[in-house]
Amino acid sequence: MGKRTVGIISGGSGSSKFATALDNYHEVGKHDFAYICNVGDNFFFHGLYVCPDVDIITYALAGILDERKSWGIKEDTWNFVEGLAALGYGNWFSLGDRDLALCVVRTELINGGLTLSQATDRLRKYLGIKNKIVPATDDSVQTFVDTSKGRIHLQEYWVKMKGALRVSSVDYRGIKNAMPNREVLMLLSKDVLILPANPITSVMPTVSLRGVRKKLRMARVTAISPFIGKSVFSGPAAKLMRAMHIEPSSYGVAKLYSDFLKLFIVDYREENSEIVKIKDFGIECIKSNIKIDSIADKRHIARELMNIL
Ligand code: FO1
Repeated sequence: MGKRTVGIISGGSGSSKFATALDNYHEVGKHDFAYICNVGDNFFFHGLYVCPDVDIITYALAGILDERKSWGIKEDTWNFVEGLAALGYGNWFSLGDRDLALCVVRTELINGGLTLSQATDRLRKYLGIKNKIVPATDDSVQTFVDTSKGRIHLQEYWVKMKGALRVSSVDYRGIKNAMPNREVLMLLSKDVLILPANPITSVMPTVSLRGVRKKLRMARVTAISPFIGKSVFSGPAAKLMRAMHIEPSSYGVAKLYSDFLKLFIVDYREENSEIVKIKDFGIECIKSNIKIDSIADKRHIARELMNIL
């Protein structure tokens, strides 16, 4: 039997540990993985195209992610941002020096005529990564949030303002005219895995692209919850879900994905009453240990996912 390619919809920080778990501990020869990455949090920083979720997955798969912060490159240095600060320039976004180098190369490749996905593929190969990393779209989709201080980009809301503002709604600017990459639609034909990620800022910008939902409804879609009870793995998921009138819990995520999700993996600490409510959507729901703190946890979840896929 030939190898099957699993299309993996991923965000950034919350997804990275699962990406390395799969990459390091899958059964060799059985599956290929292709990571479909969120582009909604991409933005320009001092003229450089920064793609945080694409980069977090890239660094995780290259084994160079700073796992403590869950973004950036481990043991990076900070001369660039310190230099900006010395010149009186805003340094609210801590782009490390080696991280900066990757953003410079990507920006130059794109200015030279490559699409974002071609540039990402080039960078993946430079870093010796075997599995594909596919930005969800090459078109511009940017997540903006309506806050008590007006409409601002997600990075500004989350990093500059530290997520402190009240949010009333979320807008994926450009989504109506954006096309998913052709490879994305192909990767969503059979086995699809959605890694734990902020459903509002990391998953929905991909799911809302033209034709994606329809593909997902026909595919075997498994998702891992980004929640354990009421607490989320990382980022502003709970606050943004509340702003969108979605309950910030595994149940709320299942409801949001209910038209295409077939199997939901939630944490073993989740209340049985939550599982019952999720199953009421017609979604199969199983418990596992989804809090990854050690290599043993990574091995365990990789084995579990291999059995399912
Ligand atoms: N997150 C922060 O909270 N503070 C930072 O200074 C920061 C810098 C940064 C640099 C490069 C990169 O790829 C990611 C970075 N992140 C930072 C993480 C990132 O902004 C968020 O985790 C996601 O975009 C949220 O979706």
